[in-house]
Amino acid sequence: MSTRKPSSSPAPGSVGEYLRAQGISRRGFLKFCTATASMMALSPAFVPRLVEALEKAPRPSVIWLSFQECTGCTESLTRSHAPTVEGLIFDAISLDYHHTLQAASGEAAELAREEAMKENWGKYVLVVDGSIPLGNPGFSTIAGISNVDMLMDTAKGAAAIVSVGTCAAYGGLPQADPNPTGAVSVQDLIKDKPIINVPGCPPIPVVITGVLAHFLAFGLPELDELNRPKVFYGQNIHDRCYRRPFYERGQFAETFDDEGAKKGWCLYKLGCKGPTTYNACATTKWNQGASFPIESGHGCLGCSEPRFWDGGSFYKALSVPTGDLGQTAGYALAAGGAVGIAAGLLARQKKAQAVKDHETVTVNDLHKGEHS
Ligand code: FSX
Repeated sequence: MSTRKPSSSPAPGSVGEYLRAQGISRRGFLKFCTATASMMALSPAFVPRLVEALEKAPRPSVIWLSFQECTGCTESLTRSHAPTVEGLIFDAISLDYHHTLQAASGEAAELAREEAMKENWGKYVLVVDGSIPLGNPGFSTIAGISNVDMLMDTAKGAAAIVSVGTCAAYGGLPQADPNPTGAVSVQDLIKDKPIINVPGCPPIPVVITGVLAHFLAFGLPELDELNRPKVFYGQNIHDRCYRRPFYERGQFAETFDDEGAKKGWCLYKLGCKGPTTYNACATTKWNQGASFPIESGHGCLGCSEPRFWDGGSFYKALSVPTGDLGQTAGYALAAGGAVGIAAGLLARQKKAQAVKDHETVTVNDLHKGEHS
């Protein structure tokens, strides 16, 4: 355990000071840090480090751009209950510009963006939701500026970019065949900045804010091969699913209203994409941890994976023999695609390494927490 006690006075201008000024008590702040650490799957020994880091972290300037999307990502974040971990951390950032949430519009809004960029050059976090149309940049413009021009201009002075939602991370629904607008993702365009992908259609709100909290406290999180933070996307739904015992016993619902469905059996044969989907739904859940789609009787659609809209029918079973899934920690394979044994083995090895990496990071972090 750490012997270092967190300081009782947060640094001026810090996240900690801001939260105190908002009436968040010391006890409330510690509770918030404990909940955040638990959300990041960190041990309680990590909490003092988080408290100290957040008390010192300067409130970052955040510029949030929304392009081709359905506003589900912002809805996800703002529809959370209050006061919450996500509400607290959302308040603790200095959200200088957000197309959907800000009161200003037109030229005044653009002036706010330019000022925030100038004042915080090199330090602000750029959050993007939605994909960017290249086929005809005029398809989507804000104050007469095309999405691609606004993204490239705003990215120049950003410390890091967080792509919120599957549209910003991979192209998402707008990019689905036949991709009429020529939609691309943020990482297709920006190559010289750190990019954190927070996919999901929409993403889990506490995951959005958890990524921001991690960035504030410790900097960039460790990312997987799709630039997703391993702390939230390190395990697949199948491996954490509470219906897994039914899978292991070969008990599958065949229709949505048969006896198996009523008994809560595995939804694999009804098209659940849990085995190929990496996200925190099965552990973090939604709506204050109330439930998640599989718990409500519907299979996972795989919304945090690239091209999930085009990856095969939502209601068609994965073309992976059920026996092959039993002992795997999940496949990194395309939903609905033909899968060979060699590909399965390779994916298994890859996943095993990813899990190992994640454990190493956590253990190392705790180690630092104990001795720094
Ligand atoms: Fe896409 Fe988000 Fe799905 Fe919608 O901003 S990830 S369509 S929930 O709104 O971008």
